[in-house]
Amino acid sequence: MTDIDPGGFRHSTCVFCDGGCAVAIRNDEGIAVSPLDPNLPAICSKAHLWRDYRNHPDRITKPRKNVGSRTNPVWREIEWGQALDEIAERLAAIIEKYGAEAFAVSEMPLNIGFGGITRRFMNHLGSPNYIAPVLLCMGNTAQVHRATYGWYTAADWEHADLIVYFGQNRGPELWPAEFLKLKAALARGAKLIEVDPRITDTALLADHHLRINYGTDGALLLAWINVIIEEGLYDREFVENRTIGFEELAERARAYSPETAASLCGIDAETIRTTARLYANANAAIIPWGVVGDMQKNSTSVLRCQCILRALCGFVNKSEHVVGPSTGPVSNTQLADYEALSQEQRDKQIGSEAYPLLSFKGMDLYEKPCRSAGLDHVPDIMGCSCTAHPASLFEAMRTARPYPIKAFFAVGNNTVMSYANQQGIIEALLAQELVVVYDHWMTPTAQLADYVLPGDAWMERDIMGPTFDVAPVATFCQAFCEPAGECRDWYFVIKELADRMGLDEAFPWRDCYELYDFRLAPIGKTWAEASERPAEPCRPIAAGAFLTPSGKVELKSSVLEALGCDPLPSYEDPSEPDADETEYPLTVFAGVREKCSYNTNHHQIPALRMREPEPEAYLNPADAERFGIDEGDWTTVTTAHGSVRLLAVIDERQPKGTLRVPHGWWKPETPQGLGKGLSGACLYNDGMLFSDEPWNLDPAQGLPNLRGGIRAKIERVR
Ligand SMILES: Nc1nc2c(c(=O)[nH]1)N[C@H]1C(S)=C(S)[C@@H](COP(=O)(O)OP(=O)(O)OC[C@H]3O[C@@H](n4cnc5c(=O)[nH]c(N)nc54)[C@H](O)[C@@H]3O)O[C@H]1N2
Ligand SMILES: Nc1nc2c(c(=O)[nH]1)N[C@H]1C(S)=C(S)[C@@H](COP(=O)(O)OP(=O)(O)OC[C@H]3O[C@@H](n4cnc5c(=O)[nH]c(N)nc54)[C@H](O)[C@@H]3O)O[C@H]1N2
Ligand code: SF4
Ligand SMILES: [Mo]
Repeated sequence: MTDIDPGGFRHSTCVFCDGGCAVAIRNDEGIAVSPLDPNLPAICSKAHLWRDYRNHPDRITKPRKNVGSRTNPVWREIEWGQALDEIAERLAAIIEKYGAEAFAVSEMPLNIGFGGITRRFMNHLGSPNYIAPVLLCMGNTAQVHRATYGWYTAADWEHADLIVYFGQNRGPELWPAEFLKLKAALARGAKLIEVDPRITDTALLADHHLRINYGTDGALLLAWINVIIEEGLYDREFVENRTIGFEELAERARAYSPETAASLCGIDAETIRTTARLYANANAAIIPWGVVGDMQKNSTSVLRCQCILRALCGFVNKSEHVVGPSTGPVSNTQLADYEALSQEQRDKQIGSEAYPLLSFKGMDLYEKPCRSAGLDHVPDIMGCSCTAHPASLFEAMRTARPYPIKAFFAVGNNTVMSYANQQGIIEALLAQELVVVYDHWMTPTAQLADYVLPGDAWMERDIMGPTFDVAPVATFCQAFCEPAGECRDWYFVIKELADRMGLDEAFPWRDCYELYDFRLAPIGKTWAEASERPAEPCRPIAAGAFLTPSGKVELKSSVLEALGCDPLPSYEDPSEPDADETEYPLTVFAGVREKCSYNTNHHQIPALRMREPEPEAYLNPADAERFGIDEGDWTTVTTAHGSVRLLAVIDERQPKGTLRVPHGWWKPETPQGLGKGLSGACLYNDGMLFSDEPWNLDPAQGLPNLRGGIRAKIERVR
């Protein structure tokens, strides 16, 4: 732990969710406060309750080994040395028998505070089979931004005069920092368009609330492009000088008149025209990132359309800035050392034939533009580039096709619950010869493991960030306290395994502080010096330039084209094929995040759980009457894929004919083990309801649709 002055502040970044809020504690006080202003709700209750989390009696504070079976686990606490010896030996034996590609990882770098380190370990061992749940989130958006602009764009909230939200609902418990920016913008007179089928608290603040049909955002966006082009509202100078593919785009958009879109989206054509004009005529419009676009059947097209709109109307590098990459400290991508993985092993990456955009094949297409800008190749943008395809990887784990995957690590990720087709992921884990989980709790995933390793938590570690290289800044977080029990940081685990597996030369840093000093050497600093302040700006390379193959904003994407995907956005009906609408009269979506938990975490914290004790389905009063359901009834929600049990909430804000199911529910206090339903994961989690077969995946990136079109029924439990 870094020493600080008595009475001074320790500063950190909360990662209880991906809001990334700045937090600080005064040395002698036990609270986390917002350094912005302690009176503002700029951090949520989860962060305020960090001590309840840190000291929770259920927290795993010593390594555990399963001495029973996968289905009937018996847990024994063991020493770190024994755990690491055995894991290294078993992993080496699997690699020896099946090849390094038989080793796969699902990791959330943000949760563990280290980016690039696991990939470095895998690259040196020879495995390309890494997946990350952030692919279902902003990581998906990042790949599409990169295809269009060459890098990520960030919205300029301070000057925005029009905000376009797709399903974002912000509040004191849901990304409070962005909520404050939204409120400040609205107070300044900025307008808000909210595209959301539900009436949400944020939608109530909007000037235009477009109650779109679930999963049809692509059609609306194409119609906006249609109107903007047909009415000549686009920025001709920017389009002519800074983009490619306008003619082809115009041709494609012609098919999506406002009338056509109206019939798909359920928004009248005149409103589509009015809002398109509002966007095009704004001075500084922004479309901030929101997860709705990442989880649709037409995900890549939805995100492409958003990117295209920013460029068509001249907002790129005006109110939406291309932010990187940057020079400065050694980046996470550099640390990953992708060069160490041979072409032969890259070619084995699972799913890269069917879904190449996310794979090495996709990322290699940016090498030339990076090098011509004087940069090294930057293969990764947000911790999830150059990845295997999740659904295909789980299938390979189950079936050993195209080849066996036999060792699996879940690192700061509750894998069982954080993709589609939970049933298939459980089977995939059962078919493994080695499963290692690095977490805080006996999660449903940990319950299926051979070894569970106790991770430290953000308030217990000194961290050099960010864990994604997306923006030109280095951040420094100071531990508030020592790790609980024998909890250790992830670099410790990787270093110990690397040493045991003959990779000591690739990991010369004895601990995370030596690693940080190595990363900081290019800017002539050490951890001790740099960590005095929370952040250090880095030098963006070619800021504002477009590191695409053409050097321009690609309205028609040469990257997608080279990979055999549609280079232009399109709209495909997200409905489930051959759905029996009599059997399944409703459409279901997963979302509306819980205020008091984050994805699958925090259900164990009493002060949070008492506010959200049960998983809830929301349905319209008309549907409740139709299906004989009363408020507070326990119900079964069933799709063709599976079913979950939820408490009914009758909610007139939920559109008729639709149903909300929550993400991330399990009950840590209930019995463990597969036979007992993995502490409620098999009873409540949204992943039970959604297929990961190709019909339910986005055609370009292969990520699952969790947000629209899937049919369901709801029945009262009698
Ligand atoms: N079915 C379905 N899947 C989804 C989504 C969905 O809506 N439905 N949402 C997607 C989205 S938007 C996102 S962002 C991702 C989120 O994916 P993740 O961030 O991976 O979220 P979880 O799957 O809840 O896993 C988090 C796990 O990390 C552990 N953890 C938290 N902090 C630490 C730490 O400091 N150290 C260690 N070792 N472990 C820690 C928690 O205990 C928890 O078990 O999931 C995606 N997956
Ligand atoms: N307290 C708390 N805060 C969180 C999280 C948490 O778990 N808890 N999770 C964090 C994470 S990882 C993320 S990704 C964000 C997610 O935060 P948001 O982006 O706000 O996502 P949701 O809360 O799932 O919002 C879903 C909204 O989108 C609408 N929606 C659903 N499908 C569609 C569709 O097809 N089109 C449109 N236009 N709208 C649709 C729903 O009606 C709902 O109102 O929140 C973050 N903040
Ligand atoms: S919103 Fe809350 S949980 Fe998320 S980062 Fe901010 S303070 Fe932490
Ligand atoms: Mo997310």
